[in-house]
Amino acid sequence: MQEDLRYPIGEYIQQPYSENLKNEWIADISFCPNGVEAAIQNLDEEQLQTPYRAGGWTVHQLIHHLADSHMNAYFRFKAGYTEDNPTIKPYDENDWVRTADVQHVPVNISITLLFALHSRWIELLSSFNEDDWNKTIYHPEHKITFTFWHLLGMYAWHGRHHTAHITSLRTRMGWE
Ligand code: NI
Repeated sequence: MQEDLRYPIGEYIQQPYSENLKNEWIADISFCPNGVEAAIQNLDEEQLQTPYRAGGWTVHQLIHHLADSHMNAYFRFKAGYTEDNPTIKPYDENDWVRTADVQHVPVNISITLLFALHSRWIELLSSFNEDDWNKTIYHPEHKITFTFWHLLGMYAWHGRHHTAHITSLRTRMGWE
């Protein structure tokens, strides 16, 4: 069976709340910027402009996408914490990876952004008590109410998912 290059670590699977899993997921989000930085170490511009699979985003786009996505994630948690089940703002991630900033800004800018953003984000997430993980946001496109617990697991997965796109590409291409 051919491996699905789109899901190198599998799809996100929902899990019931546990303290251990919470700590693990917060640690995943905390480590994400380091993981991304390590994943692209020593890659040259041509390698950064390589799609991780045929028809997929380039390494360069994947990194800017992580910054775009996690900025939105931060806003979603922040809004969900300070408001009652707020309706969040969906965006088209395929449109977002094609804007001028993504095209022209070097990836290290988004990695620096991720380090700063995740420091703020982790501080916020770490302050939540067990009840807070039941707080919700409403996604108007999917018409689904998501709990913070769901979002935490999803974004922990999301960082590892895209980092694995890069590391699995490196392995397949034999890039040292
Ligand atoms: Ni993504």
